Amino acid sequence: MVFGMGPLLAAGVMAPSALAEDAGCEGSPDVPFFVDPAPQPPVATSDGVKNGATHYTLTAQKGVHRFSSAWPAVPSLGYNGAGYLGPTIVTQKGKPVIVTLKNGLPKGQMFPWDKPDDVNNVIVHRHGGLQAVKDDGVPGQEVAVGTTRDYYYPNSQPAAPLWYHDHAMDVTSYRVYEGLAGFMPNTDAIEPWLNLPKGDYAKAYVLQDKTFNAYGSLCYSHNEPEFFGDLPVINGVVAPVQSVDARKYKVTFINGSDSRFMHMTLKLNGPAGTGSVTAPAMTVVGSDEGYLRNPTKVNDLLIAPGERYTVVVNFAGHKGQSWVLANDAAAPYPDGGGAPDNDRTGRLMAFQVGTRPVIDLSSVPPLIVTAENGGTALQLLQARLRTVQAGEIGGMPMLGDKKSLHMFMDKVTETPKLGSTEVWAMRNWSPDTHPFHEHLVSLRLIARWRATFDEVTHLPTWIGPMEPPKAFESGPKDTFVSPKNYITAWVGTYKIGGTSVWHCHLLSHEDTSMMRPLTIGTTAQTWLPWVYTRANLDKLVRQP
Ligand SMILES: [Cu+2]
Repeated sequence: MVFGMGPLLAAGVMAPSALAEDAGCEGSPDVPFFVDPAPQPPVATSDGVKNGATHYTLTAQKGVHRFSSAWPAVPSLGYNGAGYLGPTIVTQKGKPVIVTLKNGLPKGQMFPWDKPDDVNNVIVHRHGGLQAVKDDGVPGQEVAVGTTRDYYYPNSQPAAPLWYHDHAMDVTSYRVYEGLAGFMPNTDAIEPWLNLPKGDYAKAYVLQDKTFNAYGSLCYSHNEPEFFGDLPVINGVVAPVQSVDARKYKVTFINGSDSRFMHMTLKLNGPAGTGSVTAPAMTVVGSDEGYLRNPTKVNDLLIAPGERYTVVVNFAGHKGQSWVLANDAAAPYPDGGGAPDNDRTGRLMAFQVGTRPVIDLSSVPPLIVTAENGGTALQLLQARLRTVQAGEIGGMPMLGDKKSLHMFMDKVTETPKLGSTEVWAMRNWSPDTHPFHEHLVSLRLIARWRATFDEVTHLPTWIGPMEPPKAFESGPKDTFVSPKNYITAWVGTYKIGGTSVWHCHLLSHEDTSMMRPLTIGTTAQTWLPWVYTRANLDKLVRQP
C-alpha cells in the first residue's frame, strides 16, 4: 500500500493542519490529555542461568495495545506478551547477561505501511552497550521468523541508561514505531551510594510521537526522509499523567521517536495555589553512557532521537500543582515548518503533585567521580583526528568521510585501529540537525564550531570560534546533536574490534541511507593528524 500526498493534492483536497506534519495520515482524532496514568514497563525476571550468565528471553510478538483509554486495543508489536514495548532488563556491572531473542512475529505483511517484501526479520541492538560485534545486533544479523539468537552482554561498563530496540536492515524505523523497544539500564557498585531518588521515586520514560487513525489504530507513513507523529506517546500512552509526591524524582528520558527532537521545559498547568510557580528544578545527573562528573541544573533540555538524559526533578514546594512537560522543538529540527502544536506534540505528559506530607532523604551529589567521566585532556593527547561529513544528494541525507558522501554498501572508510583514540569532527552541511551515533564505543563531546560550507565543494568557507559542550552534554555519551552548519567533535577510545555501524539516529534517515560501516581493525591510521590538545584541535579543524 502506497501512501503519499500526491494523489490527495492532485484531487484538490485541502491539507488539514495535521497533514503538514505527516503527509500519509489524516491526523489523529482528539483524545483527552493527562487522564491516563503513565505506566512503567514491568521489570523482567531472569529465566535462569546459561553458560554462567543470567539469562533472559525476549520474544518479539504481534499483539494489541491501547494507546489511550478512549480507544480500543489496536494492533502493535511488543516483547513477551506486552502489546507494546518490552520489559525492563536491569543489568549489573561485572555480571554477564545472555538475552535470547525469539522472533515470534507472524509471516506476511503485519501493518498496512510495511514494505510488501518485508520478511519480518528482527534484531535486538542494546544501544550504548559495549558488547562484541557478534552480540551488537546490527544489520546483517537478522533473526528470521520462528528462529532465535543469543546476545552476550559482558556488562563491563559503568551504570548507564541503556535501551534496546530493533535494528533490522532498512526497517528499523518501522519496527521501533510498531513497538519493538525497551529499557535495559546497567547499574554498578557506585550507583546505590549516590543517594539519588530510587524505587518508586525513579521513573523512566520513552518519549515518542505517533499518528493515529479515527479509532485509535496506528498510522505511519515512511515519508522519506522523516516521519513526525501528531500526538505524544510516553511509555506507550498518549499524553499520560504521572502522579508524584512533593519531593525529588530521578527521571530517565529516552527519545525513542522516529525523527522528532524534543526541547523540554516544565510549564504550570494549574492551579498555582500556594505553591511556587517557579518550575520544579531539573538537575541533569547522567547521559547516554553514564553519570556526569558535575550534575548540572537546567531550565530546559534538548533531547534528540537516541539520546538519554537522567534528570533529578524536584517537586518539593509544588503540592497540589500540575506541571506539563512541554516541547517547543520545530520538526524537522531546528527550523522545519512543523512547530509543535501547542495542544498536541507541544505537551508531552503531565506531573500531578500530591498533597500528602513526604520525607525526602535523597540528595543530588555535587560530584560523581567515575573512570569514564573525568577530563578528556589525556584522550586528546593520544588521539588522531578523523573528519567526517553529513550532507544530502537530491534530498537524500547521507554520511561520508572527509572527501565525499557514501552509500551504506560502499567500501568502509571509518577504520579506527583497535586500542586507539580518535576525535571525529563532523562537518554537517545538510539542511538538518542530526543525532549521530557510533556503536561499540563510549564517547565524549569535545566542541562545536559554527561554520559555512561551499555549495559545490562542501568544504568549510568560514569557521567560527570553538564552542565548548554545554554542561549537561559533557558527560559520557554515544549520540550527539550535530547542528546544521556546524562542525561537531567527539572523542572515543576503540576497545572492541570488528565491523559494526555508525549512523544518524533519526530512524527514517538510518533506514534511508544515513548509515555507514565502522570497522575497528589492526591498521594504524597514520594519515590522520595527531590532536594532542584542544588548542591544536581548533587549528586542525580549520585546515581544509
Ligand atoms: Cu539524520
